[in-house]
Amino acid sequence: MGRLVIVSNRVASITPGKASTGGLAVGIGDVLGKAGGLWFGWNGETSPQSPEQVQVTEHGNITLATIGLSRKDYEQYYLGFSNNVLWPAFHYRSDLIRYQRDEYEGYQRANLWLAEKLFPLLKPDDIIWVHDYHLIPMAAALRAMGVKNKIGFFLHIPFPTQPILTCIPPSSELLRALSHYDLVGFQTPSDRQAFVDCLTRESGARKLDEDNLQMEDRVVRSGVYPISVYPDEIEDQAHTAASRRHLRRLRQSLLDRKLIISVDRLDYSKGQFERFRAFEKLMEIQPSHRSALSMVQIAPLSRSDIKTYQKIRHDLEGEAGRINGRFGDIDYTPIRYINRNYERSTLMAFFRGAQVGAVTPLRDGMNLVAKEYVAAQHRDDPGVLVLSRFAGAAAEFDGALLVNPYDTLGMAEAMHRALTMPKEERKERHASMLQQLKTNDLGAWWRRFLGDLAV
Ligand code: ADQ
Repeated sequence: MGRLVIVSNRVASITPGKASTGGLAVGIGDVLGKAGGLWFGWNGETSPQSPEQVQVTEHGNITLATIGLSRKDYEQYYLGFSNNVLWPAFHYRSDLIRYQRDEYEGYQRANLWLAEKLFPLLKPDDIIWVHDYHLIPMAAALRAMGVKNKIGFFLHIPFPTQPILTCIPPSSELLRALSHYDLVGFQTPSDRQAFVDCLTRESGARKLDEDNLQMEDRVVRSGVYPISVYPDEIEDQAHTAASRRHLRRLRQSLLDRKLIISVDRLDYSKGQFERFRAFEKLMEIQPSHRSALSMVQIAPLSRSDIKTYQKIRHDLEGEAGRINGRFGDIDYTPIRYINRNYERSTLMAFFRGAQVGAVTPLRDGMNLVAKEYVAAQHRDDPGVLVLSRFAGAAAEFDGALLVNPYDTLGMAEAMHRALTMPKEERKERHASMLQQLKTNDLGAWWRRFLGDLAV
């Protein structure tokens, strides 16, 4: 196989042990760590004009090639079309779409410009793997420059059904752009199905068989590749001396109280607000939990330049304060709401210390936290995963307590059931999920994708 070239909006730091709070960065870090190759993308900096120079640095068998963005591209391509149109639409929040044509033009312009910067770095037998919604037009841009290499695309977030996708004014152009990839990968069967339906109904593609569509002169292949974790690695991380220290500190602070843990970037798609409401409802309907239960919500800030993110932050701070005011005491804080990042091993130790993992997004491509929580549990006394039916992980985990995050009472009841579940049932549910993680780990995700792309 030729060299692997990964293209993503943002190239993360690959310094060992450095916390990275994006699922995509965790996944790509692993592929490159094991397979080696080139990682191309934005370095996270902006400047008044587009910089000319790509910065190339070598780290063992990994080459990082990064470039800054002009302020205008950052605003139009990144904040504008990617995060104010694609992100809300693909998470089924058409009410939050803020479309402006010049921002879409900026999105196309930035993709073209990034393709031009990548082009001189490419070799004829490279396998190119483009990641996520920021870069949908990348293959078409490279093809227009004469690139003949295999180019695959993986969408980390959900793919919406036709009525939602078509709320995006240039939806047919996006579908056409996706048809320039040799392989388009999705997290779940329903995401892939939505893509196939959109391409056939909106763009006149013809279904050849289960995996292939004919679109004009191109054959578009699609597949389902659920991203995952390495369960054994996570168990080890939850177990180190430092992790045990963090766990002790957490337990001491809890004073024998039970714990519900949630970890997700601060984002309206993650359902944090609805989760706080469900926790409050639990306190109302089961007074025995008052003073006997805490919730830790770790929510690192993200996309703080976008108004809807400033609003959700404001709303959550208000909600946490209100609920703590209502049920707290001089020596008891019901919701511990934290915006900082943690080392991976610390986070895994926290997961191990919590009787319940509440992963209740309103919509999520996969959600690696759900998988990490399961992997970090003690085999003989595991906690219970309360999981939104709208997270991609729900398609794989039959051992979780599935909830609808729009149902506050239903979520509160599921939390109560999780907190009072007999050990035998907990062990049975946990074992089935762990088995699933072992069968489909992170290595299986990228090996299967790259194997299919190479054919
Ligand atoms: P994200 O929306 O970022 O990813 P997720 O899959 O949960 O969501 O990944 C987040 C990662 O960051 C996890 O590995 C988590 O442990 C880590 N993390 C979160 N908070 C942290 C903190 N405070 N400190 C340290 N680490 C933290 C997108 C999609 C998902 C999809 C992934 C991967 O939205 O649906 O699962 O990509 O494809």
